[in-house]
Amino acid sequence: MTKTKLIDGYPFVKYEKNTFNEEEMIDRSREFYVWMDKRRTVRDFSNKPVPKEVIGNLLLTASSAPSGAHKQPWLFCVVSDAAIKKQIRTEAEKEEFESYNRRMPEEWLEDLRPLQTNWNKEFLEIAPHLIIVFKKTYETREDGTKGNVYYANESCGLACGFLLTAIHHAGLVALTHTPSPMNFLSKVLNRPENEKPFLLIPVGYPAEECWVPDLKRKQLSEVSAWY
Ligand code: IYR
Repeated sequence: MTKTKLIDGYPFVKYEKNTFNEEEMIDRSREFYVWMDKRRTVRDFSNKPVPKEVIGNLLLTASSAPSGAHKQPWLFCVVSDAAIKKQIRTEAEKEEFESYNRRMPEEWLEDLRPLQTNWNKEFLEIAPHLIIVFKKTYETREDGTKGNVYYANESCGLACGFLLTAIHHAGLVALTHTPSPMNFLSKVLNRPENEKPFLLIPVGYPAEECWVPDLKRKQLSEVSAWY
């Protein structure tokens, strides 16, 4: 059993330290970077099923992210039902058609051209699972009263980062999709007023033939300043 000690009446457990030496740390950090650098946002999915147990593990990893006052102000909806996926695709395409044809300014469209995105969101029906991340703006306690959450945007962003890392680690692919506006997701999934759609993440295997833009990432010197 883990030993706890009370600090000011609150239980604490001993942090389990890692014991990597510097050489191991250099190797591990390098290897992890090389592995993570292979992660790509993918739009061509296979319809090959992914066990729900895997998705459950991915969500547990996501939910291990740090959050303001440890409120974990997130909810992950997993949509695997073909009829609901179709409904989400229809609604998303309605908004995206408007965005691409009328709402997005020319500079934005120009910036997206190298990615070759468009309003067609076929992947919403092809990917075996859609994970829709909802951000809680407050929590509802068992007795129906409201409780505060803190830094909900930062917290949900971190959870999504953990989720994408876990998806890649499992050998699967994902797309961070933000149909805009995405309030239709609250309606389709019948979510309560305190949950706001944050990110829609189709998850699955890549299609047999899967092409991704030939992107270059910024150099360390461009993304860091050392003092
Ligand atoms: N939400 C749209 C447009 C879009 C916007 C950005 I910024 C991207 O990096 C990619 C796409 C869509 O999903 O197509």
